Amino acid sequence: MKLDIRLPDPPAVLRRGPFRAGTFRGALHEPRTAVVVGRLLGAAFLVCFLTGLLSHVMQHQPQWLALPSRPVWGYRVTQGLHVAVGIAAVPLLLVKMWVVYPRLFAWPPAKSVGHALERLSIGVLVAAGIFELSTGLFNIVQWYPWPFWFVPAHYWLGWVAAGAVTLHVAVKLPLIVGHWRRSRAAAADPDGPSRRGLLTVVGAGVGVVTLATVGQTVTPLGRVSVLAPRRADIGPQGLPVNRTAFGAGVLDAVRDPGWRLEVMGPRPFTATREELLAMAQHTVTLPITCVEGWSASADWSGVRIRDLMARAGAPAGAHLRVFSHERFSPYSVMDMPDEYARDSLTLLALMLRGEPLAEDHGYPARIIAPNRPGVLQTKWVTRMEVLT
Ligand SMILES: Nc1nc2c(c(=O)[nH]1)N[C@H]1C(S)=C(S)[C@@H](COP(=O)(O)O)O[C@H]1N2
Ligand SMILES: [Mo]
Repeated sequence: MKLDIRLPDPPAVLRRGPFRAGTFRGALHEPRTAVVVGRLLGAAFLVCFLTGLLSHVMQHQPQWLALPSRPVWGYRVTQGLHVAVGIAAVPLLLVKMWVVYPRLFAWPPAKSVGHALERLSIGVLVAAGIFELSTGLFNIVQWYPWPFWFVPAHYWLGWVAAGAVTLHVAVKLPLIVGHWRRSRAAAADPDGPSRRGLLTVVGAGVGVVTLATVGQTVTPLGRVSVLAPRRADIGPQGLPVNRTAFGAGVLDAVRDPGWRLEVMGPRPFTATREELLAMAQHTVTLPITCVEGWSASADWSGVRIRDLMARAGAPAGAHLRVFSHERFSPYSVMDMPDEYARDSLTLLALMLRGEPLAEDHGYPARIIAPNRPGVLQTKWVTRMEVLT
């Protein structure tokens, strides 16, 4: 539907200074540039969306869904990608917005109802994109300067961003197709700045932010990654810690010599740390992968969860609920479905790298399981319940 109203001439402010016609020279603001940068940004958003969905499902696993406990490094790779690609998308988004910003001043602002809605949807897209990247960045430095929960907000705005991207691509499809291939037509102003120059700068920007942070999960690059919030080898026993025993308010409990693990089930029992150490011990090499993007691998030793469950009389297919000494935290209770509980690599770990677990790593006992988000690797375990 055409809007049948006569629009006045653009306000004087849009005809002055940087906004006057002919300001934007060279190839930097051409549709082809928007398409080239947009393709990269679109691919980055797609990777973030898919790995984000996966991460959400792995953290909030629905009862009806069984997830594989292998490969043991699966979550380490997908979540490392999620965070690394999200960081790389920051310069891409900034440049993309800069390439297309002259269109903000297009006159008339809306040519039709459809055009007005399309511009509105771009507003939603930009807002959701900025929201996702900035909340993600704040989360990896564990700073939460907002009054909402990070996880649901980041998750639901991810859907909004995905919807807005899909709509945007659909609306712009003719333009995208038309500029997908390099054209031989000369730039608007051959003496102006070149697209190649811009893309080189974009590539360098992406390279720098990636190298500066990716060492938090690609451990050999730890030294190069000066901006990484975590280094895989810094922390007690050479492993990072998110929440210390002091921070979690569990110091007294973990130092209590009367500590016992309680296991509820058809044949409930309790065990001291010495009794647990007297059971069959196994050593596994598994990574801790924090959802924030850092990860580090280590040797853990302790008792297999499935041995503890068998001792408690758990029937086949039972799953486990694990309780931490830490109260009033999202990590106080963790559910472990059968596919992880019966895995021979899933341990109630008592030792780390051949030494008793440090208090900050979950002493007297913690969970370590293959291919699971760090948030589910419960520390300071005090009680387990077999559920059927
Ligand atoms: N009880 C409890 N367990 C917890 C946490 C916590 O805060 N409290 N943090 C979790 C998170 S977010 C991660 S990434 C890992 C970190 O393990 P680490 O401190 O041993 O490196 O522990 C998990 N287990
Ligand atoms: Mo974490």
